[in-house]
Amino acid sequence: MKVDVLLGLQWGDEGKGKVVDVLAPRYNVVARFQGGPNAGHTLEFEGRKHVLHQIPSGVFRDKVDNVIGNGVVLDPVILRKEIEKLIDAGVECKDCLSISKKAQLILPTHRLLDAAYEKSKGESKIGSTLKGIGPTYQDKVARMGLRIGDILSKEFKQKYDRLVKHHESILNAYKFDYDLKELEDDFFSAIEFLKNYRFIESEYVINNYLKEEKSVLAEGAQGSLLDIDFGSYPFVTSSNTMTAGACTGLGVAPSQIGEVFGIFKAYCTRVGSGPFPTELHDETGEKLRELGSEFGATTGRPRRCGWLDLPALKYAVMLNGVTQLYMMKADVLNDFKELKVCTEYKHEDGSVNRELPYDLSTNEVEPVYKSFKGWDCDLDGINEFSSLPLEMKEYIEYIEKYVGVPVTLVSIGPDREATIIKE
Ligand code: 2SA
Ligand code: MG
Repeated sequence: MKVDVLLGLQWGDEGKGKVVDVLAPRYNVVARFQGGPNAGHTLEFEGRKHVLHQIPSGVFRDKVDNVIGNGVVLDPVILRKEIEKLIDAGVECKDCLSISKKAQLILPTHRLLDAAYEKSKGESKIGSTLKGIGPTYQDKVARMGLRIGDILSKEFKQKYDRLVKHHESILNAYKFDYDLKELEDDFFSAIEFLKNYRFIESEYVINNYLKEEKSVLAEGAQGSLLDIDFGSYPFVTSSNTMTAGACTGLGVAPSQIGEVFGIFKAYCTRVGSGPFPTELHDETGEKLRELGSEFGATTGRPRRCGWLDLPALKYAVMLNGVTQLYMMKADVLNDFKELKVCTEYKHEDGSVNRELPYDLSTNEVEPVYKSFKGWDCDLDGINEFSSLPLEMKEYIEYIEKYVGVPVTLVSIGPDREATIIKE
């Protein structure tokens, strides 16, 4: 068996949560491999909406084992809240959730540092979710971080105090005001709560699953254009959001990767700062935000909206080795007479091509658009590919030809059921 990977090809919020939930019944295991509580994966079914941040999106399906991998940065306070919310919704995950001992622990001071760094950047802030993601990965790479497995050790408090002392010296240097007491109370109480959950050596567990012919789906968070290496640096998140990240974030060899499902919205959104070539600052952008309910699932921030960017999509497909494309939120475009997609970039020196420049934030590109006739109709009741409106089929065919990968799933509404799979 191989690990299939599902990831976002844009700036996050492509609809990964919904797709994992739809695909989960086909898998024995769903695993998160990077990111942490900065993610907001929204799932809707039976008239209810659920947002997951750190728990894998397989949690609502029976018989699916949900693994939080070593590549994740985990906030115990937020995890506890998520678990409690699930219990309120009638979902008990004690037996279907396991956490890698090697996942890094987000401390309250990581969150404070995130805020202090952002404040110090002023206008050029990243627009971070302020969940402590960057500082936690920083400590991991600096070989100073604490890992989930450490909470089981007798020296945990000692290790914690040492790291917090270091963090406080930075916060003081930044003249950042804070009150740690309450945050620490919540933190240590959440740590005790979590001790009732299952901590594992996830690399052995996942590889053993594969040997036992169990199927594993790796669930990405954020999107390829937020990748620490290939995203629009420095306006990125601090992890590898790509297929390669699934290998290091779970401990599976590249040769063990099977299908790579690349998720994209039929248009584009971005939340936080940073370049966004096809962003619309006009009524059309407003209309997309309105119809698509484009507000951050974690922070509630309005998302910036624009047309589909094909050079960027092709770049993400190349980096991830995408084998199937899933087009999300197609229904948001139902009410448009005309649709546009960016097919090329015009660079500052006048040249036109399909390549992302070294630094999108300093080398502004002008999108060259191709127009399409909108399908301009409701999609209610459609449940097979062949019944999709002709205009949508043309839109899809163009995308497939451009990036060289077939679109095998189209989402036409937030509900689990509003999903058309090309069999
Ligand atoms: P961070 O917090 O250090 O990872 O922020 C760095 C940049 O990455 C962006 N980022 C995201 N972009 C889209 N969606 C994300 N998840 C939430 C959601 C976001 C929300 O699902 O809606 O609720 O606002 C996510 N997480 C990080 C972030 O905006 C920064 O640009
Ligand atoms: Mg999201």
